[in-house]
Amino acid sequence: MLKVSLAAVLMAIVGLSHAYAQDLCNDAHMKQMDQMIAEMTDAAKQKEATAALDQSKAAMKEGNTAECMKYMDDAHKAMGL
Ligand SMILES: [Cu+2]
Repeated sequence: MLKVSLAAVLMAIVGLSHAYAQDLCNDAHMKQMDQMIAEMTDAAKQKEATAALDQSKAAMKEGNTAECMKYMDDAHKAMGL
């Protein structure tokens, strides 16, 4: 159990670092983003982050990493990151 939560914390740190930008357009990080957005308390910002993440996911499906990162960045900003 402790191992699992430690791994989650490490993933969050890696996931939020822009130095690892190219590693953010994947299902694991999208799942993490969904979770983090679900925990947001500002409804307006949450809506903004969700919309940006949806576009990011769509770009990821098309294999467009540049677009994916652009919208991911928007989502991060809406999340206050
Ligand atoms: Cu992200």
